[in-house]
Parts: sequence; C-alpha cells; structure tokens
Amino acid sequence: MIKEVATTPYDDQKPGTSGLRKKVPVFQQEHYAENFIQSVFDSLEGFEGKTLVVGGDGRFFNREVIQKVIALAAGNGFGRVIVGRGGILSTPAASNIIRKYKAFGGLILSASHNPGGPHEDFGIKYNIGNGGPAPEKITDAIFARSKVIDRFRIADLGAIDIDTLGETRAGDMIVQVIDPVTDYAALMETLFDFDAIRALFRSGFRMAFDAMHAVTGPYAKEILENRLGAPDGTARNFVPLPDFGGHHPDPNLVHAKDLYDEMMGPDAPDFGAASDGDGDRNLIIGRGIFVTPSDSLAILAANAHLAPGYKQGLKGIARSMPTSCAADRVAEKLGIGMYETPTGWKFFGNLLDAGLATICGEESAGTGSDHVREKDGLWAVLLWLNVLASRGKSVEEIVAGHWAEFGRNYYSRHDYEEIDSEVANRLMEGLRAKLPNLAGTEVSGRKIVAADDFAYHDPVDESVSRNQGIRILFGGGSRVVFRLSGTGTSGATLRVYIERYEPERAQHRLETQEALGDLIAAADAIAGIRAHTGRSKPSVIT
Ligand code: VG1
Ligand code: CO
Repeated sequence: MIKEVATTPYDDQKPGTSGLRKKVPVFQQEHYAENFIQSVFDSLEGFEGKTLVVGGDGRFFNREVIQKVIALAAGNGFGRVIVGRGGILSTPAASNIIRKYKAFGGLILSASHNPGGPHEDFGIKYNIGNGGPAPEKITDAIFARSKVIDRFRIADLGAIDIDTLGETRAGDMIVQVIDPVTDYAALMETLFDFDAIRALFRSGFRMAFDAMHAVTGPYAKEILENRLGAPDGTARNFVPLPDFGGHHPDPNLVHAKDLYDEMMGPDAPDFGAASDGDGDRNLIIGRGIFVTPSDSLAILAANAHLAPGYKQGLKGIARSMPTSCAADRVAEKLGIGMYETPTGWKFFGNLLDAGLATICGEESAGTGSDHVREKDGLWAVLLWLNVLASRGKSVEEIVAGHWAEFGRNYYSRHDYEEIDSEVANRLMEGLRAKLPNLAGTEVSGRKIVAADDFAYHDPVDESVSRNQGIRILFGGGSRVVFRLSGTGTSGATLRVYIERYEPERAQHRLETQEALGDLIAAADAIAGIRAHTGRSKPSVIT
C-alpha cells in the first residue's frame, strides 16, 4: 500500500562537495531523511519501473535509512532496488553496480572519512546512471525542491530482510540483495595482473592494509588475502563497525598514525596502505617513505601502462585544482590532455564519459580511473601493487626515480577546522577584494605572478562553476590556494594548499614544512589567517 504523507520542508538540505552531510541527530529529525530522498526523486524524470542501487559504509543509522530508501523507492514507482548485503557497499563498488546493472541511479549512504556513531556524521549522496555523483545541475534542483517539499510517497512494507542474498517482492517492486564484494573483485581482476601480484606475495613481499574498521575490510580480505594470496593478517581492522571503533576512518598521517609509525619503524613491511570510511580514498606508504596523494597520482599515471587494464596508455589526466601540479608534468611528457577541475569527484564524470581523461585524482587521497565514476581506494592500492610487481623496485626507489625525472612538487594542506562561519566568509571575501591588486606585488620575498578565483568551464557540457577557490601563483610553479570545505558538519573549515616546485632533481631532500616555510608565511600575510581566526596554527597538517 502506498501512502502520501504530508511534510514540512527543512531549509538546510543543500548538498555539499559530496552530497548531504549532517550529524546523525539532524538526520533523525522527523521526515528529515524522507524529505531529502523524496526531493532527489522529485528532481529526476523517467525512473518508473527502473532500478535504484542503494548501499552505504555501514555507519550508525545506515540500516534505518536503507529501509526508508526501499520504502520510498517503492512508493515512487521504481521497479527494483539492488542493495548490498547488510546495507554495505563501498562508494566505488556502488558506482560499479550502477554501471554494470544499468541502474537508473543510486543512493550512497556515507559521510566518508568523518566519524560515525549516534552523535557523529551521516550522509546521503545521489549518483546518476553513469555511476558518478550527480552534477551541480541536479544537486541544485534537489536543494531547490527540498525547500518547498510538502509530501512524500512511501510504501508500507514493514522491515525488509537485507541480510539474505536473493530477490524478494516489496509491493510492486523487487528488492535484490547482492554480495557487496563479488562484482567489484571481478572488475579488479580485469584491470590488474593478479598473477604477477600473487607471485610478488609468494616471494615474501609484505604488506599492511588498514581498513580502519570501515567498509573496505571485506573487500581487502577477499581481494588481497583470498585472491592474491597475501598472508592472513595483511588486512587489519577489517570488520566494518557502526562507529569505526571510535576512530575517524580518515587515512591520513593523524588518524592512520599506527600504520605510519610501523612503516617508519625497523621492521616495516614493504608496503602500507589504508582506505577511508566509504572506501574511495587511499593512503600509500612505502618502507620509510610517505607518498603524498598528489605524487601518487603522478606516479600512477606515469606507470599505469604496466597494468593490463591501461596497457593502451592514457587518454588524459584530470586533477582537482588544489591538487599539486606533479601530474601535469607527466601529462606533458606523455603528450596527453591535462584537465584542472574544481574539488569534488562530480566534476570528473563528463571528462571520463567523453573519453578525455582516463585517470583522475585529488590531493585529499582520492585517485581513480574510468573503470567507475568515483574515486577508488583499493583500485589505487592494487595499481601500486601491480607497478611494484612489474618494476621489481621498492616504493622509495620508484618515488625517487620519479622526482629525478620530473622534479618534485613539495606539497602540504593546512586545515583550520571549526572556525566560525562568518569569520571564514569574511576572510574569503577579504581575499577576493584584494585579488585585482595582487599580481606583480611581492610577499615574504616571493613575487606573485597571477591571482584569481578559480572558475571551471566544463569542456563537455559547457557549464561554468565559479568561486571554486582562490589561487595565488608565484614564479617558478609555486602557489598557495585557499578554499572553504564543503563537507564539514560544524562551523567552517578553511583549507590552505601550499605547493613549491623544485626542478633541481630533488637531490637534497628537504623536510616538507621547512621547504614550504616562506610560502606558508606568505599565505598568512595575504589572507590574514591569524588576524581573522585568532589561530596560530592549523588543526591538521597533511
Ligand atoms: C573533501 C576533499 C575533496 C573530496 C571531498 C569528498 O572536500 O577536499 O577533495 O572530494 O572531501 O571526499 P572538502 O569540500 O571538505 O574540501 V569523500 O572521501 O566524500 O568521499
Ligand atoms: Co570517502
């Protein structure tokens, strides 16, 4: 039986960089999730009788919202819902399922790397039929609809069993529960040389993969240990927990510190890696060396042809604007296109669909390719393994070789978290006002050659996205970028991205923060970070 339920709108359901993210108690308000999901459906056309994919990273409230999605999908006339068993699907796996089963779209329930639990974060993101996050045209429509929504349509189904594989009828709709790992693992087998990686493990190569109690656990267990023969214990913290064991499932040097310390220690394995809450990010650490995500993107692009899925070479590389320019030098050498997009994976979709780019990446530990339309943590780990197996060198040798060939982009991101939103906006407005007069001036001994507020012109659909971050370019390929985060759930987060290019074959290795010292000072001089926020240092440095 389908009911039409009267509701009143909320005014805060604007999707951010990666969907709608709020604290769990916000999502638990009456009709909050229903309103948003109905607003998504109201912004789409032509899904009657078609398939919707749903799954999440297993965090607190995941199961409840999955039940709501199923009931609303039935109420709105979808023909089928495909759901991962237990409500589990990593973000890249969900993208693959949408594509493979030609679904109309999917709802991914996750707040990525943010903590989970009754007072922590939750999120809902809509992905379109190509498997990628909805473009701005759709997310704008969803927000507009959410502000005026006055009813939702829901089927009275009772609790649907999402823990048993197979199909069940739910009203006029079919609910199909699938294994979350099988299709994804099969896709990985088509891209990488599993025999070569198996031989690498057989030769005694040791790896540590930290799933951070999040969604990649079951994927890593199956692929690394069962299919590739890595020893039992290679995947750690592999059972997804609703609160991620009380940790932030954020694969950076702060939250994956145990892994980092082990990799820097005397008995370090050959290769260390981690992924985030929803499985789309990756952390790569060699024995004694952390690989920055920007360098990782460049190195993977330069070596991708060693993996069977990319042996034809790359069509192009795309990176988000704040990501370091290391990949640009690889694109230049390969003679392929280089695209610079705003932050967030949704901007890569058109480039991938149009065959302009094959590999994409972001400085925030996201790397991926045209195999799906999301960034993909385990994919990056497997590509690294394939490269290590093919080249027979250590991570450190590969990174050093890359710097020797292309030069080195010293790079760091400084985050100022939970600052007052008004203060953050004032700081950005102050910067914008200064922009026209910055070029040609000198700050902290460095000359500014250009300064702008990044606007992206999509080469495929010709849409324009403005105000995507303030760029201050210095001579010699150094720069500072300022933008406000679009994924936080309390206050504002200012992100400052600092980069210095060193063509000098990088023989003398500087400590990163030291290498960037004068640019960090310049960033504060230009934006007045201390003066505005009262903070003397960032909350997180990556
Ligand atoms: C952050 C990152 C961005 C990433 C986004 C979603 O956004 O900077 O690169 O695409 O998170 O990542 P922001 O607006 O807070 O800077 V996640 O792993 O949802 O999946
Ligand atoms: Co994520």
